[in-house]
Amino acid sequence: MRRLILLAGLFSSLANAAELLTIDVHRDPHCGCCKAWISHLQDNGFTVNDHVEDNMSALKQRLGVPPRLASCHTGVIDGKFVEGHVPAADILKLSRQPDLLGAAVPGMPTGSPGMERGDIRDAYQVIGLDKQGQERVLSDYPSN
Ligand SMILES: [Cu+2]
Repeated sequence: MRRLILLAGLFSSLANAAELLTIDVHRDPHCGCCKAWISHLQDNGFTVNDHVEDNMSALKQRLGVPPRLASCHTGVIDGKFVEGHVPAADILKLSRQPDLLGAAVPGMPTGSPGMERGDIRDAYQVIGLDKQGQERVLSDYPSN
């Protein structure tokens, strides 16, 4: 009996972990770097539900992504947006900060996940957006 209860507990925590790592990704049908970012997430243990969209700008507006933070694809995890080439580690950071509406890597910086080009890396930041519309830097990646 005791063993059964332990097993039930184990299974429910595994289920919760999987749920945390499931992300919906919306992208344009012709976006190659979006697919490369999806591979980065899968390599880091995420389950990705891939959605091909005709109108990304309407979708971004609906999800509350400010135009200044916009990039190519838009992910949604646990009700929060993940805009652009955000590294997997920063998605976990986002999920631990309940006051944030989402996180973004604006534009498409070379060297961010899915934007690899040899060893070249531009400096870029991961920006968090809170419910008051304030931005804060979640991570700072230097150039090389
Ligand atoms: Cu891109």
